[in-house]
Amino acid sequence: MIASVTRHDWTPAEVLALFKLPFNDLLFQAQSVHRQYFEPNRVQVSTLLSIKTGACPEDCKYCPQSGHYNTGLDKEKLMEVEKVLQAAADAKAIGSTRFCMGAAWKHPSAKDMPYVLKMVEGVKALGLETCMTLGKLTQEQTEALAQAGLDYYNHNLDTSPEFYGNIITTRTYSERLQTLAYVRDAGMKICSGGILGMGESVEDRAGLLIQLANLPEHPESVPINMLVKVKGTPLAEEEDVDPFDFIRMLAVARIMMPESHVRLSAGREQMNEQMQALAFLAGANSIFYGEKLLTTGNPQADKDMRLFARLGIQPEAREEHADEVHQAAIEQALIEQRDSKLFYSAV
Ligand code: SAM
Ligand code: DTB
Ligand code: SF4
Repeated sequence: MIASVTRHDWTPAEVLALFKLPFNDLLFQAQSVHRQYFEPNRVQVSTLLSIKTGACPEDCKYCPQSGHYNTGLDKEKLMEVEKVLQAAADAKAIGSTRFCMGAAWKHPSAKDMPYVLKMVEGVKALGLETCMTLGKLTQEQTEALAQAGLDYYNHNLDTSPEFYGNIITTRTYSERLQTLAYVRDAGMKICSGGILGMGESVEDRAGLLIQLANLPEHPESVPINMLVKVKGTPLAEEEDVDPFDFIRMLAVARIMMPESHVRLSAGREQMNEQMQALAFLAGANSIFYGEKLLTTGNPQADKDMRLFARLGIQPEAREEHADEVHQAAIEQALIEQRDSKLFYSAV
């Protein structure tokens, strides 16, 4: 087996050499690394909820929620805490172990923070891992979130520093890095990754992974999104990414950040099951689970569970305080759901 160590000094030449490996060599290496750090047949499942949708002041060219583009989305206010907690309870009931709440903000306002903190406390009390993605944070806001029990903060770098300005002009790469540093200093786990399919080059893909892997500590979670092309956004007509290139990105991420969960993130609705199976082979070990991402679709939960069953994959238990009772309940719920679906489709 190829021995792997966790490194923070990746160079562009090394990373590009990984991207250029023959596909099977790259996948073999990624799968070998994966098996040194993870149970190979376990995949972490998170559920997303948009707690504040649309009318965002940022101009991210990929995003249906930017107020700069007309995508037909209804603008919404911050969701009520009770409704968020109900959605979290529903996510737990279908077997999710982490609940990620996203807001279309440049940054949270002082007026919204108390509600956001209540959401964290409430979701945590349900026995779920908590994750939020709210945009740029001040150090004080970061500390308040950590205090409330937030486990993960999602803040994507999206692409390389060189390509960033082609996609977003209303904020800078260094501001993103600053928020990540606050999150780390406050003791929370980092979820940070990017998007493929925005017209970036392989150098940009390598550049994003170098930024993430050369942080003082690797993000615990690395979401790799396939652009969801939404009508009205400037990237709606971008060319599709070659599916094998997308798998290569997951494999290189796995090799460079061997201890991180690599998430096969947005775009699964556009992927067939064979491609998703290849993604797991390349070392992806986390997905968004439940029929909606933030504003766009995701495969139905029962479809995912049938795919897991066909591949012999099981959902991963929560990382900390592995709660056996909760895990047993999740597995039972998944089996029941799968069986009832199989029964219905048989008649
Ligand atoms: N507003 C906050 C921010 O940008 O940090 C949080 C929410 S934002 C929607 C979270 C992430 O979703 C973005 O960083 C981006 O990577 C991803 N995203 C948004 N639109 C997407 C799309 N159409 N396809 C794939 N990923 C997308
Ligand atoms: C991430 O990397 N992808 C998620 C989550 N983090 C917040 C968001 C995907 C959004 C896809 C477009 C939408 O549904 O609006
Ligand atoms: Fe706003 Fe986040 Fe969408 Fe950018 S990605 S427009 S910051 S919601």
